[in-house]
Amino acid sequence: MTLYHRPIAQTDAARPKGALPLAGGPIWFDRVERIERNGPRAIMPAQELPDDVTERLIAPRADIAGLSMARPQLMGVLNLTPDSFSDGGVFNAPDIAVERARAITAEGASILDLGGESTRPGAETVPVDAEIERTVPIIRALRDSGHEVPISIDTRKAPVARAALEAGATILNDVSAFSFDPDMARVAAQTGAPICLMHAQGDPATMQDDPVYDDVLLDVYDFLQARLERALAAGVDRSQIILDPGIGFGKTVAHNLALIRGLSLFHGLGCPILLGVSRKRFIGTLADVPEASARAPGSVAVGLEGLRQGVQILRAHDIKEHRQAMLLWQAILDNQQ
Ligand code: HH2
Repeated sequence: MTLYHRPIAQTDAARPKGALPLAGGPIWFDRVERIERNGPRAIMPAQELPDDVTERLIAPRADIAGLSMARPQLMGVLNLTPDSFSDGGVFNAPDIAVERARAITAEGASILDLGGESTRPGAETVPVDAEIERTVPIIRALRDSGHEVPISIDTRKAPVARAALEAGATILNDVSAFSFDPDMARVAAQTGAPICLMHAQGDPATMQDDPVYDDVLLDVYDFLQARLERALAAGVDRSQIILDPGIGFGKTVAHNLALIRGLSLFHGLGCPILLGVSRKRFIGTLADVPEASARAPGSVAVGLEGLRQGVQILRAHDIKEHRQAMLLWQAILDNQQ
């Protein structure tokens, strides 16, 4: 029987003696929820955890692309797709895209996530050449003009990943976690580039049809653990792996909420966690906001819940709004120390 241990994340200034630091950061825990599949959940003192579990939960995470994982980082989205739901691909012309990328970093994003294939529900696959044509010139233009922000390439395809890295991208963001193109593992291992492995159930074209899980939190945990092990077996360094529960990718509103409530479980895998909730459909559904671009307040609210549970990278579209919220949240947390 597999046991899962979810640290109960705390940010309160009244921190008991012996409380443990979550992923080496300022968030602490002294109790964990012990979870069994189809069994009862129980709360236990953190001191009773097996040593190897404690070690993975508390170890500071290594820097990613020179960015500290002891403080949350903001990843700004630049979609280069004509059909992207969130900005409608209005940033397609290279100079406009470069200008927009600069604005995103000036507003406070410390990573730029750039994608040439929409993975929104119902989206069709884009051929490799087209995806390279959409992304590589923008990466090159940014680098040629001296723009130094870490660029993450949001692609499921190894040839796109290679071309983007050659052009100056820094991080790989594979929303299929090797399911679409197993060669992605080799690209990460050979180049040493950090890679984000995200959970998705099914393909974007069909993933929202009828997603079913036994226990969504535990199923996603097991999936990420298996993909993490696959990456390690391919020679990827553990310190360069980021994990993401994949909010909205083959998930109902209830699935998304269960994952967000249980986010801190994923620290047990010993890697930084990336959370992408910005402008997603469940926010529109729950807050009755049909227009994706009007979902910043809900996105910020859910993003802050992610930070409270120790998420290290927050992926967002409305950078100014997220930046302001994160600065204030951080100031309150820091002043407690
Ligand atoms: N969400 C989207 C795309 N890429 N990558 C990670 N790691 N995590 C996510 O949650 C994630 C992601 C979907 O959002 P968006 O980019 O705004 O839409 P589109 O699919 O149109 O590019």
